[in-house]
Amino acid sequence: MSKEASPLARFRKDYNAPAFQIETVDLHVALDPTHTIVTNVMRVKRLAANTNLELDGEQLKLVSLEVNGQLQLEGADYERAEGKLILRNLCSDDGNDHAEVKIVTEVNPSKNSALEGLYLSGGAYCTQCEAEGFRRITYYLDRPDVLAVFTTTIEANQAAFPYLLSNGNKVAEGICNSDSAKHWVTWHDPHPKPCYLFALVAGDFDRLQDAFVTRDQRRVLLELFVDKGNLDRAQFAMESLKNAMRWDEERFGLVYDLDIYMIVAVDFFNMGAMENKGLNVFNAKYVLANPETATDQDFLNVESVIGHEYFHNWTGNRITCRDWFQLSLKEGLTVFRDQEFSADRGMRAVNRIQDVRIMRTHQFEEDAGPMAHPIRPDKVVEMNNFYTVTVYNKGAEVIRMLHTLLGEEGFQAGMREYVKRHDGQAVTCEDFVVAMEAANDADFTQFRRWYSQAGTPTVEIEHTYCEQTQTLRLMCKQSTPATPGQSTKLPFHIPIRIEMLLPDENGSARLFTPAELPASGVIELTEAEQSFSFNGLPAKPVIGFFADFSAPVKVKVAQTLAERILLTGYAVDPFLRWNAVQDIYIELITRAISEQQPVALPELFIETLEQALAKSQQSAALTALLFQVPTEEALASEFTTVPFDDIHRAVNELQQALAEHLAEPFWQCWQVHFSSKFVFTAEAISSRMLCNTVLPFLARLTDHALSEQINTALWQQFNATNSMTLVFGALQAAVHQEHASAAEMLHAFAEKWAGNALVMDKWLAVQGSAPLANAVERVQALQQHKAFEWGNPNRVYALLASFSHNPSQLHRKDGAGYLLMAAAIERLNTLNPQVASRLLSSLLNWKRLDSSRQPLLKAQLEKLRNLPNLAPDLFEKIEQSLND
Ligand code: B3K
Ligand code: ZN
Repeated sequence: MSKEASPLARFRKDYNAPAFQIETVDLHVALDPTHTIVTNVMRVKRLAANTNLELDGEQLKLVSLEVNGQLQLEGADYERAEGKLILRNLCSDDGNDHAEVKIVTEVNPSKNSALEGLYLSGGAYCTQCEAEGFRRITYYLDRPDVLAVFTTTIEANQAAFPYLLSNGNKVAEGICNSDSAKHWVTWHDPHPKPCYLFALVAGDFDRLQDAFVTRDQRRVLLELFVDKGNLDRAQFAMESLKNAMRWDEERFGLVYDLDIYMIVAVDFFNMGAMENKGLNVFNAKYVLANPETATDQDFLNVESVIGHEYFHNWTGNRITCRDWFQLSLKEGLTVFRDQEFSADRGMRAVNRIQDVRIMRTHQFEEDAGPMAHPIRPDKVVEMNNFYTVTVYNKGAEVIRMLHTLLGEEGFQAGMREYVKRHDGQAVTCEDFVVAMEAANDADFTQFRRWYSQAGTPTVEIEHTYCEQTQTLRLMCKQSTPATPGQSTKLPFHIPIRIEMLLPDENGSARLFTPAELPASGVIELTEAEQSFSFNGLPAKPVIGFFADFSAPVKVKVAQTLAERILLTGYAVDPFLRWNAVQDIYIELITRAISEQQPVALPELFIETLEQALAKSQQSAALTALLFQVPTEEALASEFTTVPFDDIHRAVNELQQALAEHLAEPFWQCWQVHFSSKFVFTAEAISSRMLCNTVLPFLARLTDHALSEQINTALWQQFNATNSMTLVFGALQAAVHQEHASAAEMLHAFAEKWAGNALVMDKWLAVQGSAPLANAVERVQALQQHKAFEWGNPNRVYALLASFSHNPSQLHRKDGAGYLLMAAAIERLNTLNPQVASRLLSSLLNWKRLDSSRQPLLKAQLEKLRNLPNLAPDLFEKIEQSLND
């Protein structure tokens, strides 16, 4: 792309309030696959004197423009510039600051492969407007701080599109006068909203109906629309919606505000789902689930995404963002809320550990790369690039720290204050923090740095114990590496939740809380270096730091193996117990790499793991998590120059050693926990999780006394067809461990599920993520398979995003992995830039590669940079990466 054509960056500091308000919008949309006509009548109010009305618009064909009933002429009354329609002299002559603007445009939904704006998904029309897609439907002030009341009329052929849906309540419908085969429906949404929350859907669906009675006794109609024939997979989503509605009333005191709540599941969708007011549009993957087709994790994801979009009704829709730099205002908070919802549903500890794994695997990596940004970014070229693990997941961790510092009561008081002050407004992250402060008489001046500084802090802790004085001293140091555009960092306000354990003679330990440690266990690190003293400790304690992962930081603390093992057994907080084992794994792996020695498992550690397996019935899920060794991606963040081959070797050796040392107990565990009877309880989910965790270890034991039995078990699990969790677990174990049964299982699975694209995505993903030497060739070949489709994001993510998180093969020494990804990105650059951009993320950190890989990856990035028509999404990331 030439310099002149480079897309422009926008800066948070340049925010200006809108010069016009749009009070009402009346949309009339006459749907047609290639010539959809959108008539947009806006009542606008001028807020600042002598200003033009500059409307945003992209890929629109302007048919006509009228102001107060007068036809407008290009050149004389309005102009068109890059992405803008500029109306001059609006409300200038008559002293009246109101005007009615009527714009007719034409769009082509069937050509819209970017899936932004109005597009066709399968046979249905649907829209995606966040962040800036509404400008692809009509000319508008496409910014979140312009809130208008929408009335929408949709017109289409009645037989092909019996359902015509939009936001709010249905207020009228009829048959078109001009063509009796067509019908129309009008929707009115009484809540003023930004246009990114607008939605329109038209199609022929199966519909599941239900109702929810709010705590103030209002009856809300619930409707879920799915592709014909899919009703048998919709019930769980409906139950999840009702659970979410109840939970938000009980835990947050927030009640739904319309008479109807609709969810439509579509097959073509760039992300998970979208919280449009009263009409959520969902990727079918987060709606459709039954035990035969969906894994337990799929079910839990449905529950969490249904909850997430529902919770946005207050945190996002009723109170929205002033500008897109504030995205974490709604996303961080809503992720926190959906995490708490899932946790309250029953598996809190398991959920928390999984959330931490996401942070360590993906967010720490983003924070260490060229696209590192604060949770509230300062500079954006393409907004769609900022729907990131940083804005979402680190954003949620920041909200969680506020919760940790204030406690549930204080936090909820802050939430009530936030809603009281800002309901119906478009506000900033700052407004949220101010509300939290006001309700609690707190001072978060320093805490605000979490919003402005990027990068993952490291906290180093040393402790000394004096037997004579029975005193413990903790020395804490924090530091945060430079990130692009931020060379120096100020200290963060870091809550450290601590547990102190006093070991006794028989090897066990008890919790001890010295007087200086608050009952919450939280100490607050605010300086670059700070010490804390505790008295009255009868012996040297073993300390668990950052219980419940109380801050999104890396921790460096020297602990012996024995101390870590004690934490594994006796820490009260399940995260600490799990984390101690993770620390042991990391140490074993990094030591094996630095000493260039095979991974060696200490006897004491094997014993501990053996004991954990023996007690697996207490909590099968937590037992399972102990055996999930850190991902190769998470391990990468331990190194400045990432030794991909060494990491891969060491992880493999560690897994092999675990398999060999623990073969018997693994086998016992599988036998105890395997059941071909399907029930969906926390206990049964946990058992299946444990089966799927031990099975890959067992599948490694090809030359072992148990091999025969293991082979039978693999097939037995693969044939447990009433649970996709078990079937997929067996398939993954066989494929990833190159078990003799792999090819046959892959074949059988594909035969059975050829007609179900969402299930076939699993088949693609298990191959894309296989850490095997032929992964590149396999992924290449699968691009020709009939289950794969470039135009559908789910298919692309299943195969290629899986591959992009398969570090040993992505970073193959000959550069074949880079070539494969770059070719895919090039293809998607014009087809669907958002999807292309997501795939690019794991290719940006070339600086952390060794000297033989660096030029191979850079060459691919440079090749992409020179593409004609390079999408802004890709331009931004590639520039940032190459200029880093
Ligand atoms: N708000 C949407 C994400 C929109 C992404 C735009 N590229 C889903 C969510 O976070 O709930
Ligand atoms: Zn969201």
